[in-house]
Amino acid sequence: MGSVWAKRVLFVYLLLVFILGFAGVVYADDPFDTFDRFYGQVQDDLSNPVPSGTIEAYIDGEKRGELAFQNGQYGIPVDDPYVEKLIVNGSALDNGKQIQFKVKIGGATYTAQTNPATVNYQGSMTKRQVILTITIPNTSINGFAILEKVTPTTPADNSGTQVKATQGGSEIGTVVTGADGSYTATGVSAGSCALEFSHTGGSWKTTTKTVTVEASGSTDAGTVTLYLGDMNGDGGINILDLLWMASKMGPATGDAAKADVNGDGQVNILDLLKVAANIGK
Ligand SMILES: [Ca+2]
Ligand SMILES: [Ca+2]
Repeated sequence: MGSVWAKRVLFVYLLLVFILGFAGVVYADDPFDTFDRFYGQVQDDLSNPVPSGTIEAYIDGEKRGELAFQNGQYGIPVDDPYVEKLIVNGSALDNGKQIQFKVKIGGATYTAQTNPATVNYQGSMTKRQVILTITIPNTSINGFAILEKVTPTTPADNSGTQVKATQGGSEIGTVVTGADGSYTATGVSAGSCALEFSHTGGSWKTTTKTVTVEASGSTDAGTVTLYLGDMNGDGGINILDLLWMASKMGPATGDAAKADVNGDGQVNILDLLKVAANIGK
């Protein structure tokens, strides 16, 4: 048995040597032995920074490099060696050829206009600035985020809830609700979009909703309610929140004010009952 096992190990070992050796040969034949480096801005056609996504660079329709970006810029600060630049690989055969840039946000890919208008491959490794501008179609999500009331009259309105839209792992943007709880999230593209609703300064539970954005126009996301009772801000309403409230029984002063979810100035059994009714919501 032992020798069979040893032969298997030897076989796998030789196989690995062969595969790695072959890969080494392929690597040695890699036609890309030069590169260009880029940094700059990513903006929409109104010059607003694009929050996040991935830049792809192409020569002759072949992808030669890609880089994720944040807050409308890539490779910046330019002199920081720890900040990755957009590397575009090529060879002497590519010198003078135009590089095309695309920007991927979520599931959507946009062809970018560049500044300078034409970017040609040099293989010089010199860092060059290229501003990328993309036109994001006029699609949006609209809906309402309503705050559960502490008293029948407070909060007086539903403003100030942050609505964060994410597609394909990229944050598209965050908008804030108006007094009637309404919001419009722009810059989204057709397909699945995750919305996260959060409201600071109380115990309203952060809530999420996934909507499918239509290819054009505005998609109605309906109404979402943010419930009271997430005292520790962990995204759930459960026994831990009730225990914390129980420890704050008495006058609703200082950080105990948050536990007074019916706004009568005292933390007592009525508040616990109100939050208990929200468990699982
Ligand atoms: Ca909680
Ligand atoms: Ca109370």
